Amino acid sequence: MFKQIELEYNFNELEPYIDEQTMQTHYGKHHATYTSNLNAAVEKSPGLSEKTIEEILRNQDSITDQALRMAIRNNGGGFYNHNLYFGILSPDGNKEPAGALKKQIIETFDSVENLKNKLSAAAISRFGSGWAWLSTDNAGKLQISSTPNQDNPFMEEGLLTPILCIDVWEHAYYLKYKNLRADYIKAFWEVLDWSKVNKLYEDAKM
Ligand code: MN3
Repeated sequence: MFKQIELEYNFNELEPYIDEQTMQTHYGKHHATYTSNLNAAVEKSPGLSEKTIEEILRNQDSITDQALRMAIRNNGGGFYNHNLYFGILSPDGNKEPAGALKKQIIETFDSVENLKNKLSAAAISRFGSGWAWLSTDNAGKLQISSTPNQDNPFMEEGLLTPILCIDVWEHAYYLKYKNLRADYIKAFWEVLDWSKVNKLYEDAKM
């Protein structure tokens, strides 16, 4: 049984950047539905129940039933992506990356500010619903990407592991920001906890 991440903050604590009503609906309805749909799909696929979500998403081709494969892709992605997203947010997190991650960011993007600008641009320019990502490969090299729908870097080439994500589905911001996706992305950085991203980077390195 896959379970939603337990939040370390209350729905209203990311105010004014992310509003309480959006959190309630986003975590309590959207994410909950992806999770229960994923569990229902896994129940129909005996081989999958022992696997981690990462293993499942990296090896979707082994699911021969097309409808089931699509259900796993959409709901498994929705489950995983939101666990990552809600897990890196915090009302009082670290405002800057540190250690090996910071060093790698500067090596790759020249500055933290430049990384944020590039990742924001990827999020703003994603047409329709999707996500923007910062991922690492096995060697610790960083990569920015964006994906449609609930796809994620596990489904891309190169054995990437995502360490930071921005949800740009309208349900992530429309109640407060309406059509102003760029304003939501600006606000996102205010509640991103870089210590969580640091930890994901350390854990992903092999
Ligand atoms: Mn969402």
